[in-house]
Amino acid sequence: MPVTIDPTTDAVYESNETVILTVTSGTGYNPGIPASATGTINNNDPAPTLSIGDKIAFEGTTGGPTTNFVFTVTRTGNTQVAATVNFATADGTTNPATGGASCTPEWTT
Ligand SMILES: [Ca+2]
Ligand SMILES: [Ca+2]
Repeated sequence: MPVTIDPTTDAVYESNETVILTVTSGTGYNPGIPASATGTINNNDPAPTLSIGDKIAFEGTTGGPTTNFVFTVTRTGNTQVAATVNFATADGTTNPATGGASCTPEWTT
């Protein structure tokens, strides 16, 4: 006899999930071996993407305050999976920054 379990459709990137169906004791039969089966629900949604836009700002004045470049990273897509985001800096290709690209990204949420 078919026993149907309908997984809920979603649009969230997540780990695969499992469900266990077990035949329990009743009248007129005994649970067999195995009496349990595992169904695996494979996630079919893609991992979210992170994108970043260009930034233009004025340089500071000698002896005066500097202006941080605050880039906005945008996540597209829902997720239930924790992510560790890595960043890298490099000299630009057009008129590379004379101070080098030794800046350290700071992450705030
Ligand atoms: Ca889905
Ligand atoms: Ca999903």
